[in-house]
Amino acid sequence: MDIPATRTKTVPRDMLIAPGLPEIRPDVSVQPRRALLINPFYPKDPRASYGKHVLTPTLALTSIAGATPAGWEVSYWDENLLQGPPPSQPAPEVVGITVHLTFARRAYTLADWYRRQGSRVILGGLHVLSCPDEALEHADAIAVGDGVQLWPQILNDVERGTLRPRYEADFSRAYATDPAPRRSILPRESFLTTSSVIATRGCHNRCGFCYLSTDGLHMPYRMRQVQQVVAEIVADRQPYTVFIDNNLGSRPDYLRALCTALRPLEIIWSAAVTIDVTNDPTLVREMALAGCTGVFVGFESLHGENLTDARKRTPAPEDYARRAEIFHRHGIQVNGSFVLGFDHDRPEVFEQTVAWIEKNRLECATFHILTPYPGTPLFRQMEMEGRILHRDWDLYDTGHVVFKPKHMSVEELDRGYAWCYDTLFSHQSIWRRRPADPRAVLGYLAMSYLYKRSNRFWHLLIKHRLTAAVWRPLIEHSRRRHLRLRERLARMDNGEIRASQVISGGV
Ligand code: B12
Ligand code: SF4
Repeated sequence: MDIPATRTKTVPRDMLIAPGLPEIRPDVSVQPRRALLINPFYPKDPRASYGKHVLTPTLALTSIAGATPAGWEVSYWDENLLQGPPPSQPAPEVVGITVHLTFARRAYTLADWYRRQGSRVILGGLHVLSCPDEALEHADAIAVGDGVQLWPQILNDVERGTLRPRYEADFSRAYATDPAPRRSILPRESFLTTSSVIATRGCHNRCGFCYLSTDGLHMPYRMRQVQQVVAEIVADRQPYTVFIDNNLGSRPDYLRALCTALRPLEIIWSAAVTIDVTNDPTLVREMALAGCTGVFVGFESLHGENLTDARKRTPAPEDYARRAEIFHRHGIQVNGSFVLGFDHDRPEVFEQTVAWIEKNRLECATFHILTPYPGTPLFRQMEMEGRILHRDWDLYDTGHVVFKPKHMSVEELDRGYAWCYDTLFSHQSIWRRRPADPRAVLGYLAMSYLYKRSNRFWHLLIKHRLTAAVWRPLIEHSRRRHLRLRERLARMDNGEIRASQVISGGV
C-alpha cells in the first residue's frame, strides 16, 4: 500500500512549546524549607488524544512528597496543565524535578533557571538513571534510583549544609514501609482522576526495548500489601483508579487477591497487563467483578519473530485474537499498544496492524515507533550497527523515527505511524470497531468521540481546569452502569457480559 503523506494538524501553541520563563528579578529571595516538585513540559502529539496527558498524574512526585520530612512545606507544579511557568517568587529553597528522556531538555532549562535564583536543584527519574553525568551538569544533586528513600536524606543534608552531588538507592527494598503518596498536593480539578496507584513494581519479562532493561536499573518484582493499596484508594475518594504498574498481571495469585479486596469498594479501574493473564479466564472474570473496565495490553507486534528478537515471553500473536475476546466477553475494553519499526516489519505492517485491530474490535489502540532508550540492549545493538540517527532526546518520544529501520525508509515509517493514528481515529474506523451488542453502541461512540476526536475540546478543558468537572459525571455514570453489569455477571456461573457500555479512559 502507498501510504499518503501526513496531513498537517493544527496544534495549539501551548501544546507544542513550553511556557517562557520570566527574567530573574534582582531582588529575588529564597524561601527556606520550601520544596517545589515539578513535572516538566513535553510537546503533545496531535494524533493521539490530549486526554491521556490529564488522565492521571505521574506517581513519582506524590511519592516523593509523601517522604518529605516534617518541617518542610512541599508543593507541586505540572507544566502540562498549561497554567504557565512554575512559581518562582520567592524561589523555593529546593526544587525537585522528575526527568524522562523526552523532556530532559526542558528539565535542564528549568534547573538552570532555578539555580540562577539561588534554589538547590535535585534531579531524579528514569533519565537520570540512564544518563547521570548529563543530568549532573544541571543539578546541585542527582537522585539515581528510588527517590522515596533518597528525598528525606537529601532534604536533611540541605538543612545541614552537607549536600552531596550524587545519591543512589536501588529498588530492592520491600514496599510495605514506604509512606503513602501525598496526593493532597495535586490540583484535583485538573485530572480525570488523581488515583494513580501502584501495586507491584517490575515485571516478569525483560524485553530488550523496555526501560526496565536499562543498565544499572535493578528492579526486582515487588508487591505491596493488598490492604495498603486498598487504603490508598479509599483515602483518595475517586470513583476511578488507574493502576500504573508495568504489568499488574505478572503474578496471577496476587492479582486475584487484589481483585477480591477491590470488589467491595465498588470503584472502576484500569491497568496495564500482559496478554497472558487470559491463560485463566476465571481471573479475567475476577477482574471484571472487581471493577476492571479496561486493560492496556502491550501486544507490541503481530509478527512472532519481532517478539522473539525482543525476548518477550508471550503467547503467539496467532492466539491474540482469541485472548482479546476473553476480555471482551467480560465487558473489559482493550486498549492495545503496538510498536512499529521492528526489524521484521515491512511497509505492509501498518495496514496489517490496523486491519487486525478493526477485525478484533479493539476499542482503542496506541502506536509507538520503536525507540531505543539509552542504556537498553536495543540501544547498544542499534549503536553497534550504526543505525542511531541522533541523540536529540526530545525526539525519543515514540512519535519520531530516531534510527534506521531495516526494511523501510525513515520516511515510510514516519508516514506509516501517522497513517495508523489517522485511520484508527477516523469516523469509519470508530464505526467499524463498534461493539457487537447494539445496546452498547451509544456508550462506545460517546467514549470514542469524547476521548479520541475532541482534542480542541481537551485543550480548553485542560487550560480552564475543567477536566474533572466535565469528566467526573461521566465516570460516575460509568461506575453505576458497571455495578449493574457486575451484578449480572455475578449471577451467571460461567456467563459473559458483552458490553462496552462504560467509559474507560485509555492511556
Ligand atoms: C503514568 C505514566 C504516564 C502518564 C503521565 C506521565 C507524566 N510524566 O506526567 C501519561 C499517560 C501522560 C504518560 C505519557 C507518556 N509516557 Co508514560 N508512563 C507512565 C507510567 C505508566 C507510570 C509513571 C509513574 O508514575 N511511575 C511510578 C513512579 C513512582 O516511578 P518513577 O517515575 O520511576 O519515579 C521513581 C524514581 O525514578 C525516582 N524519581 C523520579 N522522579 C524524581 C524526582 C526527584 C527529585 C527525585 C529525588 C527522585 C525521582 O523516585 C521515584 C520513586 O521511587 C510509566 C511506566 C511505569 N510504570 O513507571 C510510563 C513511562 C514513564 N512513559 C513512557 C513514555 C514513553 C510515555 C510517552 C512518551 C508515550 C507516548 N508516546 O505517548 C508519553 C509522553 C509523556 C512523557 N514524555 O512523559 C515511558 C518512558 C521511557 C523512558 N525511558 O523515559 C515509560 C517508562 C513507559 C514504558 N514502559 O516505556 N505516561
Ligand atoms: S512486558 Fe511490558 S513492562 Fe514487561 S518488560 Fe516487556 S515491555 Fe516492559
